[in-house]
Amino acid sequence: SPPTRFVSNALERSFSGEWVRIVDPWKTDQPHLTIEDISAEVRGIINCSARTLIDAEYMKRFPQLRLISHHGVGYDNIDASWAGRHGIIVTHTPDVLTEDVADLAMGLLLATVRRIPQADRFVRQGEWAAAPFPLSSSLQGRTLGIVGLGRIGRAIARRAEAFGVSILYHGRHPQTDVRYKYFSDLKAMAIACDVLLVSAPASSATRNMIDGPILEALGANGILVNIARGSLVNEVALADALANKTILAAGLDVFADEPNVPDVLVSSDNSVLLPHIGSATLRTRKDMAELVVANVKAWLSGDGPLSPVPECKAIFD
Ligand code: 8YV
Repeated sequence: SPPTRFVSNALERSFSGEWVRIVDPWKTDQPHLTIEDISAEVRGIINCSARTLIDAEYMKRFPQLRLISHHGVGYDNIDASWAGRHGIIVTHTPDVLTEDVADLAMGLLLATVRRIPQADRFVRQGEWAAAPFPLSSSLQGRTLGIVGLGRIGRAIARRAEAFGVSILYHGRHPQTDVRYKYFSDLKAMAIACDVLLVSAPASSATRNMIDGPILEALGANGILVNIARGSLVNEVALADALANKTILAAGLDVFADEPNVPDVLVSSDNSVLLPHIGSATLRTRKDMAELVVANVKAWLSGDGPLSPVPECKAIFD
């Protein structure tokens, strides 16, 4: 797994000479190490996968566990509330990835509206000589509804302003320091906009929030872009909406069961599908890895971690 190896290398450089034993199940010189072999002595876990489920059962296997340094801003795979209640600090990597993720969101939005990947395939398949590429929809004149105006949602809104689109947002609370119109009701916003951009954290409250009725409200000219987590969108309803053309198109960087993408989405012509690459640049992945390490180092030195998740802040306040 190249991303794990990268982080592992960064860790080895960062910790060389210090009192830290790095246990990496991917390393060839530790091939027979199992969790049972090390569980009694583990005090910290560095988690580099958004797909590893770290629930109460997982954490209970490590009686000395005090820190989980997670590589990623989203930590829906970790039961942070349970951790916080049991004295385990969870840290994540906010801010360092915001701008690259927002850039990718705009790229995905433009690719979806203007059908850029389809046009690329058209040239490569030699179809241009026979006929011009069909006219696409336009970003101009559209209204963007952002679901979740957090750090990343705001960075997307700043970019969208430069493109001249109107901006609305939906979230748990209105925000006093923005000029965009707030909708407490997601369906009302879906009716009022024609691009729905999902940038909210995954939780039990947001699971499947983009369902059939929301897509219907978005309408036949509507575009869905998801750069958050697949669990926020009901994929069956989305596939139906794309097949029946009750929405125009979808741009997806995330899926409910990664890396498995439903065949109905793979075979649809009105979707742009990416392999969860929002933060996947060398620059940002290096910054994320360094923040993962910095959190461990700060915790080891007794200063408290740098970027704990809200559920765990009380542990050292
Ligand atoms: C990473 C992400 O791909 O930060 C997140 O929440 O989804 C991505 O940046 C993922 O966390 C891998 O570590």
